[in-house]
Amino acid sequence: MAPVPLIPAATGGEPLDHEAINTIRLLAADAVEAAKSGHPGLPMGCATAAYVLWTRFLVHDPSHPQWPDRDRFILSAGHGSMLLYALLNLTGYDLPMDELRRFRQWGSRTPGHPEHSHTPGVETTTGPLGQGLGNAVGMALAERMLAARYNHDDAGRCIVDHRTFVLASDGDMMEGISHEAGALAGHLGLGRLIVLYDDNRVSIDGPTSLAMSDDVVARFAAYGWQVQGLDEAASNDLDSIGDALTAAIADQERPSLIALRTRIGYGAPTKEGLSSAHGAPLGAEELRGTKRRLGRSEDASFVVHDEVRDHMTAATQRGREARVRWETRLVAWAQRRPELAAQWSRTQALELPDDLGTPALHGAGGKPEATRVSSGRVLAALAPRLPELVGGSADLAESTNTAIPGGDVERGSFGGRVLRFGVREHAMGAILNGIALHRGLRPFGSTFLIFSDYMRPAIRLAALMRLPTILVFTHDSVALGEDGPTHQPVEHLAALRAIPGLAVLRPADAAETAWAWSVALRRSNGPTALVLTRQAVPVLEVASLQGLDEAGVRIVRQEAGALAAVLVGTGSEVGVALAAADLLESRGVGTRVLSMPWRERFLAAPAAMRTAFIPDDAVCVSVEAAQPMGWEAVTCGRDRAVGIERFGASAPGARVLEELGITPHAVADRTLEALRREGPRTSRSTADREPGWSASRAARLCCG
Ligand SMILES: Cc1ncc(C[n+]2csc(CCOP(=O)(O)OP(=O)(O)O)c2C)c(N)n1
Ligand SMILES: [Mg+2]
Repeated sequence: MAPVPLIPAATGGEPLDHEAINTIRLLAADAVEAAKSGHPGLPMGCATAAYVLWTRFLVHDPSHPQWPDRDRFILSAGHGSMLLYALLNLTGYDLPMDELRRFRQWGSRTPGHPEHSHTPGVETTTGPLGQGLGNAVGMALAERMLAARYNHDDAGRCIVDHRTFVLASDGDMMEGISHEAGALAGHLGLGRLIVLYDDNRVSIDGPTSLAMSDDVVARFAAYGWQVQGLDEAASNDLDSIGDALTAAIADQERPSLIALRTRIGYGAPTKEGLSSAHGAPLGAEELRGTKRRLGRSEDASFVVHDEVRDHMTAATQRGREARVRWETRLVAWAQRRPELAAQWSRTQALELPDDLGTPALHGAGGKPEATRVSSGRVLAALAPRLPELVGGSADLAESTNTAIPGGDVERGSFGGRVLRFGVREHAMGAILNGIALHRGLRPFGSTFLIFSDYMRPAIRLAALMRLPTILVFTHDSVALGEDGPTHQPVEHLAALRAIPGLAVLRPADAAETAWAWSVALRRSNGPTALVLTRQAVPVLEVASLQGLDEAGVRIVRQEAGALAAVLVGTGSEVGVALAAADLLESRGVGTRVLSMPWRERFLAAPAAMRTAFIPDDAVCVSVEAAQPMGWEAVTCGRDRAVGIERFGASAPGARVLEELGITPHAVADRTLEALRREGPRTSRSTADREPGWSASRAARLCCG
């Protein structure tokens, strides 16, 4: 075989630097080869830039991966996970070589895409392109907001003082969220946000020119970013990359983008620069050729020379020292500012103040009130007691009733509490996640329920990462009326409830809205969606909230006489169920009414608890102005769920509800029909329903 010429090493730096860079490349290629799947191309192409960032700039301490004032590094192009795992391993995080050998295997700490809380040093879960960029904007924003709150050191030293670095790919930049998040970061002047853009001009289908001719650098310049474009030689030159990072760091007023003309699969003899290097093992022969070109033995795998490891570990010394100095500063600061320090500790630990309580809210003078208005009152009561609560809306603050006192967060002035996301729902979702990941603040965001679709990818990741974000979704049904079917949610409740770990709460009145907020705030391990009405709903005349915490349900009307039917409503349809109960009782049907603001909690409750609310021998009918999918698990029969299986229409809300059959008569008729069909029901045991009992299992149990 003809000798393969060595590929030019990166320029600048020492031989040991180049050895370390090639080590990163080959660890990635070896791990992908061993897993028989994965993405070698990005790690091989970006190794030089990542190496410079991690060894010369990033302030982090592998022995304290959670140190609050560490720099954040976000691999937005999550498919390049092996780049991150190689860096974590080489710099001394708790990610031993065995884990790299087990890349993408069951139970390993090296999943296909980086997962937060799973691998030490992974700051966020990435993979869906663009999300990481959005998260990073949230983190950089949180850093500035916390700096404004806590950097009151009489000695002029800072408690919050770090940067957020991102590595983003062509795919990240093609996604719309990069526009939303980039524009907002530029608007706010997030000077500590620095994005390395892997401008390799290749994606899965081939050259990006197939589908992309926008000038990313010019685009970010137009957002108000500092931009630098490095040519191919500079993108593989340690000093040029270092200079670009130095210039980016020096600009405190603008976020920075450094576009690097890299070559995907750098070093691979036939695949370098091609999309074939993107997402598949190089193959045995290509990998051997790569090792030869990089001047390595072609038979050895997962090779890390001691000098490389020592060198990479030594590069973290700066971070260790910074962490120790920070801890000393924190102690001194805490002595001078005990109240602020107590707030810092409490909020870092995601704890609520001991005396928070739940604001006892009742309807304003017993008058009907929209739950979005009730929510606004709860927020107003909570905000002064929870300084960490920050948030806003995607240009709908007045409609979602989410304005809180404390002023806007603005460019150069980050001490406020109100976030103006603009009409950018998707970025809002990812930014909320970034703020929550950063720690120290409790973020909420709001929009109309219909536009939850525009944030769904970010909500899904919040749930996957168990982030305690709070989503306020108002205008929650066709009852919003005249705006018509484009604005009337139908399938959204079902779609949100289908996300594992997302608490979807649809309170029925002011008291339940206050409860729902308290649930959202008490949840430290997952996001909560508060689903609220535009229109006024009556005040439920029940004082007790008993059942809500444990089972997501409460009785709002007891049956008169023997129980025959249980009607279950959520939100505005609890009123419909109550009116239907009047009709049924007038015909001698003993009817109980439940408000079930948290259906998934009910379904996960122990069987005995569930049957205490819905005895087996009663007919159960649900009513919700939404796609009824999933209610069969509660009612034990799909035809007992009164809901909507079509789009709405533009008309006054009451008329739309009537036309679509969300009426007391429809509920009463459905109940009578079920009673007629089934006669008095015999008790069917549900004792074998386990917690975690699923809708499909329920369907089998009840309807099989
Ligand atoms: C939202 C989203 N859409 C699609 C994908 C599937 N996907 C993974 S990487 C990629 C594009 C690869 O191109 P690029 O981002 O330039 O990465 P490179 O090949 O240069 O490493 C796509 C479409 C994804 N991960 N996320
Ligand atoms: Mg690319």
